[in-house]
Amino acid sequence: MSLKEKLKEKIDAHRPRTTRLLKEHGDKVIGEVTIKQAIGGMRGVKNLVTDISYLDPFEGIRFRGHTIPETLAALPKPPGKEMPYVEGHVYLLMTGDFPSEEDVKSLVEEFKKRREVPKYVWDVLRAMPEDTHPMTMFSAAILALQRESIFVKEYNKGISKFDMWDPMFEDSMNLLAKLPVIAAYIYRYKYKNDTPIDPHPDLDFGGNFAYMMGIDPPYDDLMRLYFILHSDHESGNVSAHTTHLVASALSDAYYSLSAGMNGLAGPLHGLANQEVLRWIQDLFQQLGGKVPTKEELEKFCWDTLNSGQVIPGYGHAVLRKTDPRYVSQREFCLKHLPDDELFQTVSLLYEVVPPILKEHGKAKNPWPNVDAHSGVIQWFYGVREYDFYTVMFGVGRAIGVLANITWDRALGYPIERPKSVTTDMLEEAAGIK
Ligand code: HAX
Repeated sequence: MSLKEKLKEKIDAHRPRTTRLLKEHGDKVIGEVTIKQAIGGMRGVKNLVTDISYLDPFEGIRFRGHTIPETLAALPKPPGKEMPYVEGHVYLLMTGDFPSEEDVKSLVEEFKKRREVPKYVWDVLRAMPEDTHPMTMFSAAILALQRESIFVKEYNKGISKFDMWDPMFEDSMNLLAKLPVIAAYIYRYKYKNDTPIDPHPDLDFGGNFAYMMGIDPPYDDLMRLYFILHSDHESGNVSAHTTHLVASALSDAYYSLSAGMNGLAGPLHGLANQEVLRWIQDLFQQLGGKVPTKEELEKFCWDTLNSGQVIPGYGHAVLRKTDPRYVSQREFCLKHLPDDELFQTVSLLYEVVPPILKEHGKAKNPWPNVDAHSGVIQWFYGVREYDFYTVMFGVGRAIGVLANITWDRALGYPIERPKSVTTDMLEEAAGIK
């Protein structure tokens, strides 16, 4: 019997034990955590501390205590633009304070100084097979940059625990400045016949990203909004938690962020934005390119559920209402692309999916999350290569998680090491062994 066959046998034998524990004893308390929480992905276990953002199940995300509309209203904007400087949001998440115009301007200049990407990173990307997923390229580029780590150099010299936040911050800022350049390079290299566009000397984070993608305004404003909305979602989501976990071993920002991005690349997390578009495109294809009616959409949703798949872009582990990040993107669409067919389909899905998920009776939250909306706007502005969408999510997410690990070092958070138990122990605790 091969190892794989042996393993399968073991798994098949073990599964009913887990199912029984969950079904019959899921609420049994073990220490301060239930069996359901221990087996079921630690839902609701309060064991992480962060001040960068907080997610209320009904109100949605607050960045440093501020809702999305409050944040967008209070951050300084580039002259004549609709959306704030991303750099200002970096300042807010790092410090907890809104920046002045002057603070933002100096940060914009600082990012420009830090954004040059060493040539060996492009060589790494170019050595990869053509069909490599852009998230793999993005993560590999971040990891390749690890040799630049200032934290490692300082650590090797011998640095006090209390000073470690400083090189962590330096690495985080260097990374943040380079990420839009790396992301746009991957896009132009992979999908636009290898025609990367150099950064523009006069443009800010969001404006420069749009410029390097080769897309005209108001795409720059969309991307300012997009990066801010995707920046942080407190600490328990996979990308934030992974980044924090890896950093807790005193791994530097490059190792930590690359690991976090690998988590973001999962279809239940950040990759859901690509899945939404793929799913809608499948539907359009089935209907010969025609915009679906409500009845056709309903049938398509049920077909998806009945085949054992999830409806991408709906549901959430914490949220119990429509994601305010969905609402902000919807408002952008209502202003800039109200007549777009894809947007109208996404709007129709908003009517159709929640009652179906309620009737289906499994998902605790039948409402849309951020990923239900982001793809449709990218598609409208010409970014139709939907496997690239999660890379843009990653650029945004880096803002929050890098602020978080800088603070981890600042507050001297220890290495993370929760305790595991065995299935035998759970059965004993449940009184069935
Ligand atoms: N469609 C169908 N079934 C769903 C569902 C959906 N959209 N959302 C949840 N469910 C199901 C779960 O699969 C689970 O089924 P089982 O009991 O058979 O395992 C059940 O409902 C209970 O799940 P839950 O407690 O409501 O949700 P979880 O906390 O376990 O999972 C997820 C949260 C976001 C992963 C889930 O809602 C999902 O898979 N959604 C679709 C994928 C998606 O949109 N992901 C992006 C989420 C936002 C994000 O992180 N972005 O990065």
